[in-house]
Amino acid sequence: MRTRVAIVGAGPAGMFLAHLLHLEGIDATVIERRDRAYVEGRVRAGVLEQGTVALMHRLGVADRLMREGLVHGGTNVALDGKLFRIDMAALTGGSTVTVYGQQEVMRDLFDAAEARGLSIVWDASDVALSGIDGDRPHVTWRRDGVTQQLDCDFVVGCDGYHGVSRAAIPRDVLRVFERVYPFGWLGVLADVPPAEHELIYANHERGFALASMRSPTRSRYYIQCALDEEVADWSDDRFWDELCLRLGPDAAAKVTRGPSFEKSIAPLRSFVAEPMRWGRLFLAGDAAHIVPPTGAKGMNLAVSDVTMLSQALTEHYRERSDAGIDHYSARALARVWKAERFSWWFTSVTHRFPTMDGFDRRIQMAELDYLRGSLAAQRALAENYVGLPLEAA
Ligand code: RFL
Ligand code: PHB
Repeated sequence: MRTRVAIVGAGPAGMFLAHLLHLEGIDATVIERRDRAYVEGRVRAGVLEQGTVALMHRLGVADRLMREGLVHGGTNVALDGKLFRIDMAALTGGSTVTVYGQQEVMRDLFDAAEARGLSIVWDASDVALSGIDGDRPHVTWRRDGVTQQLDCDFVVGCDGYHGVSRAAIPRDVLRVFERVYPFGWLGVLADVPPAEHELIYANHERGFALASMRSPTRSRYYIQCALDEEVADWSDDRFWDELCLRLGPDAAAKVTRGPSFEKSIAPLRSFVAEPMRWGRLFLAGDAAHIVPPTGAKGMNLAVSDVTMLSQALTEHYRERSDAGIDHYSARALARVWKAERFSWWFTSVTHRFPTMDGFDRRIQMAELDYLRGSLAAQRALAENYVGLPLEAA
């Protein structure tokens, strides 16, 4: 089998790239370890930057997003129970974010892929990359006990943090930068109306809490928890009690309790691998970088990576120029590091760190109090939250 671009992984990075290349008439095949139901079933991101929404429109996959997506012009921050709102739209000249779950995004991308006849191999095990340092790269995998080989011009590793692609870059070339946070997020989904029509990011002395949503009838809530905690120790009642304490009395009064149907703990990590290209291999999305979810940037970064990469590949095939390909890693990393900085900062000012003393706590409170009172500080948050442009102005 032969294709121009072999894409490893059918998450957001892989599927947005497959659609972008299809739009440009560039032949590609996606190779995914799991099945569609698994990828679509993972409860993850919820907030789309304006650039991600624009790309869904450009790709012709935005019908349901337009009907069901919740457009937010602002977000709320709570400090020890007292809420203030940041008017992101007013501070950024009209930019907004849209709440639309990653599960819905994946469903739309997979439905359109089927309709357009995009090539996706599901249930591929033992995926391996070869020849990426030469002219004839190929990807092999096993399916139904048979080994298959796909020859290609380029391989794109969109296989997430635990994938195989990053490891194909030699150890003496790859540099890794990392911060592991000493806590996780316990997340809950419940079919109850959201507390507030926009999100609430809460800093409380007992720890961080986040009130988010999936629809007017479905809420998504998170609370910071210790890494050694078990989901089984968190009954729904215990979760609702802790959430309400941390959101404070005003927001708590608007929380509707109900049975949860999803409950899981995710660790928090900042991670960047450099470079994002080696030979004929490119990395995109979580395969190259992880952000703590506080800034809602993970999926949006996957989208900006593959937008840049599709431009570079289009240039390669249309104009026979490799300038874009050669610049991809530096161009993508410039945006990635700004999102890393923002996600790290927003995590640092909203979470309780086990090593925090009275001084640290007061600095944190002063920083959020400054945010409450300063439109300049709010604008800095707003322009990062709605999404920085692909290139610095
Ligand atoms: P993914 O989604 O991990 O997809 C990788 C795909 O590759 C497949 N794979 C392989 N395929 C073939 N061979 C192999 N050896 C393979 N190994 C793996 C996997 O099965 C999978 O299908 O990476 P991608 O595409 O880069 O997308 C990244 C996003 O999924 C991720 O950044 C976001 O979910 C992060 N995230 C959020 N992002 C946002 O933009 N906004 C948010 O509000 C937001 N909230 C979140 C989040 C992530 C969270 N968790 C659980 C980590 C909230 C949470 C709680
Ligand atoms: C979510 O709704 O899952 C969500 C929203 C905002 C974040 C992280 C996750 O910062």
